[in-house]
Amino acid sequence: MSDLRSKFLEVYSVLKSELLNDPAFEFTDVSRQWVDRMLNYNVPGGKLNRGLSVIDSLKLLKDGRELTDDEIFHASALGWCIEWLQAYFLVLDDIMDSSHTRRGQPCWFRLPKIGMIAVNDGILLRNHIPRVLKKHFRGKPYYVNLLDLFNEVEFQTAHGQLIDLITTHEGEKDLSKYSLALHRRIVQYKTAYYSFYLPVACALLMAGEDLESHVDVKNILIEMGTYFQVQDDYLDCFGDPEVIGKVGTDIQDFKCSWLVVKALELSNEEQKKLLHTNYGKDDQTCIEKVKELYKVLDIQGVFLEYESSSYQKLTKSIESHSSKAVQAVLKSFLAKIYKRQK
Ligand code: GPP
Ligand code: MG
Ligand code: MG
Ligand code: MG
Repeated sequence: MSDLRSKFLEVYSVLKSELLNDPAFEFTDVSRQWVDRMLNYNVPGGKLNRGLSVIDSLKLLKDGRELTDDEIFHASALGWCIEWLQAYFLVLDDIMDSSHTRRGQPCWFRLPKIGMIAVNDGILLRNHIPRVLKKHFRGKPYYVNLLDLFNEVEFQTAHGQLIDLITTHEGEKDLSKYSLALHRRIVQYKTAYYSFYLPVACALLMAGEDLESHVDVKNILIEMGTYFQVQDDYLDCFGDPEVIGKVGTDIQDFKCSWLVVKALELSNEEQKKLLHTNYGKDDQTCIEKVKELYKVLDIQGVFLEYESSSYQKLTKSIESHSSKAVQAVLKSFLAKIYKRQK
């Protein structure tokens, strides 16, 4: 394990232990054990890309100089706040999407004796973030901006999730309402802000930058986040569940996925009818029919083309940025996700 990753993981233990000994609540042994287990199950088991990106980005913003131990600790703590936010979203998203597996294990709410307590666990995860920020960032000049940033990004994500969820009602009435424009709107809000903009924005604040003067960086990150969610939609159907750690549910959930939008664009009348009849049904035969049509339409090929053209476009916008340090931050982010299999 790389040195940075192991330092990052050490910070998880520190933050968890502080939360489990928070004097604002009189824990019993049982409630402390619950939170301990809930955190271990839901927070550290992912790729940790979002969290680690805060440290990577800060380092690049400081022109590649070695960070001090204090900077590493604080960048890690912010990275973990993003991982906590992600855990909170995923615990609740899996309930909303009726998913079964996540990160190679059953979704938290599927475990015996968890069920809808998972909703409250999601709320706890969300509440841990301001506690970490208060403990470690209260004295920093950028504290208020940090709180504001996390609040704004959560607001955007929850609204993206809202359109993701209510769009299916539109689709049930008329599948042809699913369009690239609608898809773009959903994924920018539900994924791009918290997954891409937030880590870099945290690093910018730590580096003493003001976020208003980095709208161009934000726009590139939102584009990158859109590409990332198109990959997520693709992997939901074509990814290897062993590798991505989850079994897709987008077809039966009637999701406005990039794949169905593309399929609608490319279908003739008969194929459209097949989609209208089989999309959004929790029935293995219907799901297979949709997947078969995706094969006939070569949606995989269409995705591969989209992937390389997105990569080229993103690289071009990154290279037109005036700061070499910012270019390095964005390029390193893009390199982490290009052609990802999980
Ligand atoms: C990913 O969508 C979006 C989120 C995890 C944001 C959830 C936001 C909330 C306010 C709960 P997805 O359902 O495609 O992700 P996955 O494929 O990982 O389930
Ligand atoms: Mg989901
Ligand atoms: Mg979802
Ligand atoms: Mg998905």
